[in-house]
This record gives sequence, structure tokens and C-alpha cells, in this order.
Amino acid sequence: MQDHPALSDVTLPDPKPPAAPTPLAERIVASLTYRVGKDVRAARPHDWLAATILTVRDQIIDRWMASTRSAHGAGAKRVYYLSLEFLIGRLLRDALTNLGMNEEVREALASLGVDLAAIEEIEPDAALGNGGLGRLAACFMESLASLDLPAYGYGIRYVNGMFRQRIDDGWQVELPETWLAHGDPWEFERRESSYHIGFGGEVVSTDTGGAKWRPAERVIATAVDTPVVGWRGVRVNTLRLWTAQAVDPLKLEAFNAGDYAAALADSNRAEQLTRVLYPADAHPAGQELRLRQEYFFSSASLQDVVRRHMQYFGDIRTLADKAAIQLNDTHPAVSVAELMRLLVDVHDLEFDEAWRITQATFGYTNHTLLPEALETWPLPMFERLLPRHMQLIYAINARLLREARSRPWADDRAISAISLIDESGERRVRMANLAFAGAHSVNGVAALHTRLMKQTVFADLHRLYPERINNKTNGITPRRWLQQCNPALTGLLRETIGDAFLDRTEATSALEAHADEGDFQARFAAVKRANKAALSDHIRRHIAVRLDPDAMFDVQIKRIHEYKRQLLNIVETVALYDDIRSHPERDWAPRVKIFAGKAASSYHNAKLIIKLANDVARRVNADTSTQDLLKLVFVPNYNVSLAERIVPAADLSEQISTAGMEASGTGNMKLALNGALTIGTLDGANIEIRDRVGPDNIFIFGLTADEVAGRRQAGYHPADCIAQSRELSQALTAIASGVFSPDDPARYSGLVAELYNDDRFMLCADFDAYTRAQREVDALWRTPAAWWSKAIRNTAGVGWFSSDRTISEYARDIWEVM
Ligand code: 26Q
Repeated sequence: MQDHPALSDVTLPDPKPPAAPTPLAERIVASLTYRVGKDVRAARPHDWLAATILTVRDQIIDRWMASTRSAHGAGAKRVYYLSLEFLIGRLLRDALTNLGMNEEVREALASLGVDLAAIEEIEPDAALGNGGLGRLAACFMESLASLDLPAYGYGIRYVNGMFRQRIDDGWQVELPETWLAHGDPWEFERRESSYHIGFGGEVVSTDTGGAKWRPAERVIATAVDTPVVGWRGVRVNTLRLWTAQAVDPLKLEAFNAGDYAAALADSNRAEQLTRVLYPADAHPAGQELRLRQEYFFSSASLQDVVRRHMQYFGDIRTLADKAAIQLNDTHPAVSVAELMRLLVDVHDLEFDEAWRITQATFGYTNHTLLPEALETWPLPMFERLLPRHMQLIYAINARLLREARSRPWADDRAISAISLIDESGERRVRMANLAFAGAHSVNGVAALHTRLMKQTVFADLHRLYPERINNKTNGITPRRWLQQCNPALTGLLRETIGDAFLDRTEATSALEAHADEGDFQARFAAVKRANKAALSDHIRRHIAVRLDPDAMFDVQIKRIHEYKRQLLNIVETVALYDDIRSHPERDWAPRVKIFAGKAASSYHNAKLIIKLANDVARRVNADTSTQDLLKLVFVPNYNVSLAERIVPAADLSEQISTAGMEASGTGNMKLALNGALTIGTLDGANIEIRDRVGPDNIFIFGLTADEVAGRRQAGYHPADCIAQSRELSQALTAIASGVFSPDDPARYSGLVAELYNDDRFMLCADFDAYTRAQREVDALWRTPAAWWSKAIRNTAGVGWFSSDRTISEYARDIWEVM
């Protein structure tokens, strides 16, 4: 019985010849009319933005499908980047640049009376991340597509990303970020790609002697896809973000009985899962919702990876040959246990074979050495939420510790350091150890960081598996962080050294030959000045402070954290202010101190540091005696878009973390590429930046990581350092006694007392060296030819820090796809 004739029986009409391509402006109007549903005359800027994005998106779709087909056809190995954060920022300019459509779209819109720059400005900044780790994931996605590697990013589609920061009377106030308020025209919801995710319940044994998890609770994960366009449009990859829904969104029985709260309870509970991004706290609190998020997204991603693998290759045992999964920090580390569950419980593999496949499939990237920032979960909570995973972790641990005990050097201390369970207090699951054990590659993000990983947090695991740790120094995408954010510099480089650097960022090295040419220096300086004037305009409009674009723009832009030492910079500014007032006759270099960054809402000292910056700014900016010599601004709501304004306008880049504490840093690379000189410690990637730009073109100061460790061991007494430095003690006394906080003179007494008592971040030990380095900066600023020569050598020297180079190394050494 056949209801419909077989397809082959039907005579299909001849396919229509392809329609002549419509001019772009007409296609934008068609999008506006038929997809946004707005009349040209009634359209508001957001409608034009949506219509433009939808039109550009159409151009992307064919390439997107072709990319998927080519990977499929070739039976290619795919790369999966699992990250709880993707700090992608705005996408329109990115897509236009990479497709080479900027001019065409600008003209089409202009013919409709619409200004492309104006609508680019209202695109929401997708802030699905906290800082460096999230932005790195975004740069990596762009480089993966640019290198034509088949890859998927997996993450969570948070309804509320990183909070919006307002500064009220100098204090940080957090407001919800509602980036989806106007919808997101980039995304495609994939209802067909949905998975059940379980929580809680119990483990039962099966007839065949296996185990099966019977979760008490289930939610549905649905995929939402965003295309990621590579440079020159070579490839379009997918960023797949998961959103949570209840299995039974409306309980009709309860609804009919009039209990509306109960009717919607499941929906509300499920939707909580993908509601909000957790802040990168100084001390992550180990909250249950966070663990639920981590598992939700890990399980959905792995089910999707395994489903795709089975669809294309049909044999689970070849998974590691066809899939490389990279864990962005430990946030997705529960994936190790989840893949084991899928292999053992669902695909019936033996434990040992499953473990071999798991290790061969995963790589793990570490981004921090701070012990208090390493993720651990209370064992009872973990067991209640994920009982089957807890069993598998015990089994993995037994295997791991058996192997460790076979080594002659493994004493009790080493064994307890290697264990997946921390038994020193209340028992906790160590996610870093789980990720280390479950991966064939464990990498750090800068050379120093990788060395310290081997010597500190992972010393015993490294001794057990000496081949596993490797370095992959971070990078940044030069498309966003040079071409898009600094079109004027890009234009100057193209005229001077040709276009090679657009495809191979290292080719900026050709600039070195021009570093001492007066004419080129003048053009380089003019570009910088124009960028500074544009930033000054923005700052005047937003915080009503007037800046002089001829002053040195000295910037520290990053999350506010004590180890990053914004406080060192502020205290030095106070000392400088005092010095200028005492010696107004000296030849000071006019400076503008620019700060921007967010503090985690529960991080008390970080928020107090923001207030201090604002208190000092109010006093200094109002002082007529230092007017043209010193200004301080705290620019609110630091995000990717604000970084894109500040980076091209910076003269001096502050990278002053306590040595050994900043895993890499990536802002340091963005600023140097745009011609800022770095003042910094020998920490993270600063060391490699010095190696590439040369020690004469960077201001390095302070203790090294080994000296920091040595001082700590020998007993560090900050009060002695303070007593020995007149400038430091005067500045601290002024701050502590309320000179900058007359409304609340004791506001900073606790903060300053901490410096006297333990000064965990060794601000006092580095203060004098920092001040000396700053005075060298001043001297250089007063000799423009020398300054610009060094600035140019920075742009010339740091092309190596392209994320294309970083991704090539991951592809070759870890994923084996190149
Ligand atoms: C952990 C548990 C619970 C809630 C939140 C978190 C959490 C979230 C985000 C912990 C840490 C982060 C972010 C860390 C981060 O951005 N690290 C930075 O990574 C950069 C990329 O490798 C490096 O350049 C920086 O040095 C490093 O600080």
C-alpha cells in the first residue's frame, strides 16, 4: 500500500535557471521587508541591522554547507573545542572583513540612506565569557576556520552573559546583560539536534553485569548554531551553543487544577541551567548550579560528537581517529567521565578500551596555577548529582593510583597529590587531575606557565606521565585585533610592506626596515594620534572627561584582580601626582592613565580597587596645578567592543602581574601589535614578547617568578620595603588617611593594612623598580624619534602571536589534523 507515488515516478519540472544576482541593496530591502517584516520608511536602526545581518548570512550559508560537505566527503578528523565561555563580541564587521564585503555593503546601505558604521555600533556585544579564556576561545574559532580546519565550538547559550558594569559614584554596579533583547539574527536553532541530559537518581546493574544510570531528572539540550567565517571566507565552521528546556514544559494537570506555579516549575528549573554565565571569581564557590551547567553542556556536546561519529563512520572504536576534543580549562572536565559512560554503558566497550579511546580523544588546556582557583567539587554533591560518573571516577582513580604506586618514587605524599580525590579536608573531586588523567596532552598557555605547571600544581602527575605536558603559547586573531580595530594602521602597513601580512602575520617583521625612517615614523604617529582622538571623543561623550590626544595614553585594561596589580599602578599614579605637585618645574611627560575592567561581584577588594581608581581620578582630574600633565580615567563596562577602541589608541601597555601568576595574558599581544610599548614583569607571555621585540623595546621591571617564590620562602616582610621607600610610604599614607576619600576617610585603611601585613601579590617588593621603569618611559616619550622607533618595532616583532600560529601548533602536535 502506497499513499504517495515513489519519487522516481514523478516527472519533476525542469529546474529554473538561476536568477540573475540581485543587487545587494535590493536584497537588503527584501530581507527587511520579508524577514524582518518592516517597511523601508518605518525601519529603525535595529531593523536595518537585522536586515543587513540576514543578507550577509545568506552569503555565508552556501560556504557553510560546502564546508560541512567537504569535511564529510574527505572523512576528515574533526576538532571539537569545548568551552564554557566564548567571548565573541560583535560579528557583523568580522563577517564583512573576512568575506571582503565591507565596501560593497557600505555602499549598498549608503544608497538606502543608512550608515554602516552606525548600525555596526548597535549590534550587541555577545559577552558569553569573563575575560582572557573566553576571548581566546573566540580567537581560536576564527583561526580554525581561517586555517580551513573542520571544527566545532561547543558552549552554552547564556541568556545573560557577562554583566553590564555601571560606575555609580565611583562604585561598580552590576546590571544584567540582555544581549538577546532584539533577538540574534546570526543564530539557527536546530530543533532536530536535541538530547536528554540526566541528573541525580541511581545506578542499577544490568543482566549482562554492566551498570546503567537511572537519572531522577531529565532536561533537554537543544543546539543553537552560529556560523564562524574564516579569513577570506575559506571556510565556515559552527559554534554550537546549547539551550535547556524542560521535557514537559507545561504540566497540564497542574495547570488545569489552577496551580500555575507547579505547572511551570519544570520549565523554570530547566531554563535556569542556561540562564546566566558564572563570574570568574577569586575563589569559585563550588555552587551546584555551576556543576549542573558543566555537566549539561559536556553531556550534550559529547552525545552530539558520538552521534555524528556513528552517523559518518559507524564504529565507535575509531572515535579517536576522527575526533579531537579540547577541554578549555577544567570547566568541561566532567566530559572525561561522560565519554567513559557513553563508551562503557551505552556502547558496551570494555573499561580498558574505553579508557584508551578517551585519553586518545581528549586534550586539556590549563589556564591558571593559582591553587585557590583550581576547580574541585564536594564529593557528596558530585555523587548525588552524577552517581554513575562518581563510580567511573573511582574506577579511573583506582587504575591511576595502581600505576602510580608501581613507581619507586611514589610515596604517600605523591600518591595523595596524584589522586582524583582530595582527602585533606572534606573530600572533594579534583577536576584538574581528572582532566590530566583523561587526556593525552596537557598544555600550558605560555612557556613560563608550562614550566611552572611541571614544577608546581602538576609536579607529581608530570613525573608519572613526563610526555604529557606541552606548551602552546596563546595568540590573538589579527583580523579582529589589527585589521578591524585599526583600519588606519592596516592601511599604512599595506602601503609600506605590501599585503603579505594579511595572510601571514609574521610578515609585519618587514616593518623593522622602516623603524628609523623619519617619514614613516611621522605617518605611524599620525595614525596613533587619530586613534587617540577617536578614543578621547568616546570618553568625553561617555564620562565627560576631556583628554589631550598628544599626551601619552597609558592603559591597563583587563579583569580587575589583585594578582594583576591594578593597585600597583594606582599607587604609583598617586606617587607621581605628589611628585608633579612638589616639582612642577620639571620636564614631565604628559600622561593619561586609562583603566577599564570588571570585578567579580563577590570580590570585595577588586571592587574597592575600582572605587579607589575613581576616587583618585576625581581628585587628580580636578587639580588645576597638574591639569595638562596627569589625567586618570576609569572607562566603564569593559568588553570586546571597548577593547577594540582602546587597543589602537594605546601608547603604553601595563602588564604588571606578580611574576608567576598570569598564565599568559593576551591583551599584552593585542596592544603590542597595535604599536604600544609594554611596561611589564617577566610573567606569562611578556617573556616571549620581550624575546621577539628585543629587550631594548620593552620596559621590564621587578622580581622574576623564581625570585617571587624565593622571597616567599625566605619570609617576605612588606613593612620593611615600605619603610625603605619614601615615595611608597607617602603614597600609602595618603591613601590610608583619606586624602582621596574625604567623605569616608577610613575607606582604604583595610586595603592598605593588608599591604603592610602580608601583601600577597608583592606590590611593595616591586614598587621602586616599577617607579624607576616609569621614569624611563617618561624619558623615552620626550624623545619622539626613539619612542616611535620602538613602537614600530613592537608591531614588527609580535606577528608570531597570531592565533593562526597557535592553532597550527595545536593541530600538528595535539590534534594531528595538519
Ligand atoms: C571557575 C569555577 C566556577 C566559576 C567560574 C570559574 C572560572 C571562570 C572563568 C574561572 C576562571 C575563568 C577565567 C580564567 C581566565 O580568563 N584565565 C586567563 O586565560 C587567558 C587565556 O589563556 C590567559 O591569557 C590569562 O593569563 C588567564 O588569566
